[in-house]
Amino acid sequence: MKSAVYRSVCPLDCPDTCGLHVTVEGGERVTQVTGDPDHPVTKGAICHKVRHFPERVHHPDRILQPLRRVGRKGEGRFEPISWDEALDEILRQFHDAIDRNGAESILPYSYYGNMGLVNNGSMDRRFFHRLGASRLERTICNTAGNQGFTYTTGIKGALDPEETVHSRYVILWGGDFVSTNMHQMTFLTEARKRGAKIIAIDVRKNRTARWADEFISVYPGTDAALALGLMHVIAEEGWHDQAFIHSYTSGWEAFRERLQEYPPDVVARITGVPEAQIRRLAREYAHSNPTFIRIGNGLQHHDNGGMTVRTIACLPALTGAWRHRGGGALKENGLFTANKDVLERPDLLPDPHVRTFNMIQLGKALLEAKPPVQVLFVYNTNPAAVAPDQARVLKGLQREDLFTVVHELFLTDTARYADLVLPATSHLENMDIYKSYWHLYVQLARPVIPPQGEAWSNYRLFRTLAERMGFTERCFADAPEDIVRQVLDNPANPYMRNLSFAELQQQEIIKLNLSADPLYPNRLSRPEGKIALYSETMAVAGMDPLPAHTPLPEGRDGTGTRDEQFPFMFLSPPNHRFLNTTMANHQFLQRLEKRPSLEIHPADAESLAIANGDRLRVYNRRGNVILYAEVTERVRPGVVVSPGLWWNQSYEGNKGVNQLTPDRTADMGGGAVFFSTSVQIERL
Ligand SMILES: Nc1nc2c(c(=O)[nH]1)N[C@H]1C(S)=C(S)[C@@H](COP(=O)(O)OP(=O)(O)OC[C@H]3O[C@@H](n4cnc5c(=O)[nH]c(N)nc54)[C@H](O)[C@@H]3O)O[C@H]1N2
Ligand SMILES: Nc1nc2c(c(=O)[nH]1)N[C@H]1C(S)=C(S)[C@@H](COP(=O)(O)OP(=O)(O)OC[C@H]3O[C@@H](n4cnc5c(=O)[nH]c(N)nc54)[C@H](O)[C@@H]3O)O[C@H]1N2
Ligand code: SF4
Ligand SMILES: [Mo]
Repeated sequence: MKSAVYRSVCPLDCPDTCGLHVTVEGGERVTQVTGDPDHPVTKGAICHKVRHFPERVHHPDRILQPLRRVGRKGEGRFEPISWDEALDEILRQFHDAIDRNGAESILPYSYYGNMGLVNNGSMDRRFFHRLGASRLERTICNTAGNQGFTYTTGIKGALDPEETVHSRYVILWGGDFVSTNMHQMTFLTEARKRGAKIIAIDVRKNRTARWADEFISVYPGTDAALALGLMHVIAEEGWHDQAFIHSYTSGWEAFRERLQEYPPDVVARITGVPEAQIRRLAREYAHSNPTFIRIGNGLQHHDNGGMTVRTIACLPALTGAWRHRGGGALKENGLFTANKDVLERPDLLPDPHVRTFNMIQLGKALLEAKPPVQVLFVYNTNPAAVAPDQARVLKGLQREDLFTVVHELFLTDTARYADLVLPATSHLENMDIYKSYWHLYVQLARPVIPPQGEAWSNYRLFRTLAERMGFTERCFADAPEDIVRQVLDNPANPYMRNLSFAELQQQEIIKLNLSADPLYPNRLSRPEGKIALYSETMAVAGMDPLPAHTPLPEGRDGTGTRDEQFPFMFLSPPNHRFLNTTMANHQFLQRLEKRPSLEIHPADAESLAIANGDRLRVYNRRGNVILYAEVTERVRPGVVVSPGLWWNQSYEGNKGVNQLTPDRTADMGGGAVFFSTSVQIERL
């Protein structure tokens, strides 16, 4: 059979947004996915997960036609129906909901299972805005930390990650980048060859910490205290960069006073990091050049996550690290900004004050909202497994008077609760445009195989629904190419002026142009034009304008536990071979990840009479989950870790780790607090 190789882009919610080479046989069958050797960041290397994409695309379990529920909700029994029948039913349900309780009784629920802007963040948003549906705050991932970072730096991205090869001292703080941002590690491997020292700060000796030159173990939720302790030492010793602070920051005097509250002995007690280590780290950081801090998503999944990131982001301002190529800190890059008014058309909302739900409180939304949510429309996400307070989410999804539509490639935990399941294309079947939230390249991808079975892209689904609803605004007739053009067209953003559709069609990949102002201090865009050591914006919003450490309401740190009944802190970070719950249904990858486990320190295991491989019940007031013990010194006493996210179906009793996690919101951005969870453990 004739085979051809096409260029594509990885659509997954991963900072690397790799360029792909896709081999297709006979115009129909994807047989291989590899990294694009010419992509300046990917350089031919992609992760193990996505090399298994051919199996995902042609998986025997893929949903290839619309399905209607015939069993109980959650049971997973369906019968095939036609698209026409499915669309008729959706329209009937929409009209019934609108007649009874208004359009706000319809709730769209989506996240970034597919990062393409044609299929996520344009036609879908326009449709639900025009419909007048309830709005969704998409907070499950990064909003707390991004808000915190922005309070300090004024912009969401400050540094080109390719520059980090120049860094000489690197702190990988609260992320597992070997698994979650592999090309950052490629740049740091180069930096290390040139002499860089690499530190990892985490609650667990993860893959990244094992790779680093030094691992610093902290109690969960105490990183702001550690950063304040480091800055205390730097200021006390006079190692700060007075000239940089004077030119580029605001509030130094008040900030300095705040630092007085965090001497190393106090910080050592809170964080569990010995005082001598704090002092040495401060000295090394202040005397190295350039220094780079890569801030992970893990440390901001806490009640104090926003302030933690805001506080860490002050460190490079104290030492003036921002002056140098490869110096500074990076949470995410938001330098590419699409014009959302054009893409999403919020102006189409009949009532701009329509109610909004925070996505991390889905259980509450489904069980308590008045008027009730009558139609739930899920796409690009798997909330039955990934959303916190899972018992309540599942209870909500079970409501007999709720009509749930799920657009998916697989019968996920969420799809099993649907009244209607609609088949979705994979990204290899669509045209789309991808930006990265880490590197600075924008990429175009064209379909490389036809839609499988009767699968529809998100774009086609929402365009068709708009047509059936009789929406006549011109934006509903936009072709994917039109949307790509609109994505590129944002003259307000100076770094995007070199982007055009014609160019992108030819090049398929273009880098944002920072050449006019490569260094962040020259690009300071906040009204005062300063890095906010003291934040006037936060003061106005009624928040503490200065960095601070606030103990978690639930859990433990070096000062003790908040709840004797649930003395262990429980963390459920992503694992190496799944991407959230995507790919977690591949047997080959499942075998490598073995089974849902609980890492526990030997001392804790001994006190609970737990041996390796024991079956454990892990529980708190919200729920319980069955996990298998892995006794290891990778975690410290008092902290246990269950790498995930498996499908609920992979845990005994269909109960996943989010049975245990709270749906509280973080201190900023309405963010999720998955890791501020405390539990008790029992051997079964
Ligand atoms: N292989 C793989 N890659 C992924 C994903 C995946 O599921 N699998 N998910 C993607 C997504 S959506 C995201 S958001 C990113 C996330 O990727 P990262 O930015 O790496 O963030 P997490 O993996 O959530 O970080 C988890 C780490 O944070 C640590 N941690 C937890 N609490 C604390 C704390 O209080 N202090 C400190 N210092 N450390 C803490 C955990 O021990 C763990 O090692 O990765 C993306 N890439
Ligand atoms: N306990 C715990 N919970 C967590 C986390 C954690 O670390 N611990 N991490 C959190 C984080 S950071 C995140 S970002 C969330 C992620 O949670 P989700 O956004 O729900 O990510 P996935 O679980 O990968 O689910 C994405 C789904 O979208 C589907 N999909 C892919 N492409 C398309 C498409 O084109 N159309 C349609 N209709 N569907 C498509 C996929 O098949 C997949 O089932 O999970 C959060 N939940
Ligand atoms: S998941 Fe991340 S590392 Fe893997 S191919 Fe996609 S973008 Fe690259
Ligand atoms: Mo995420």
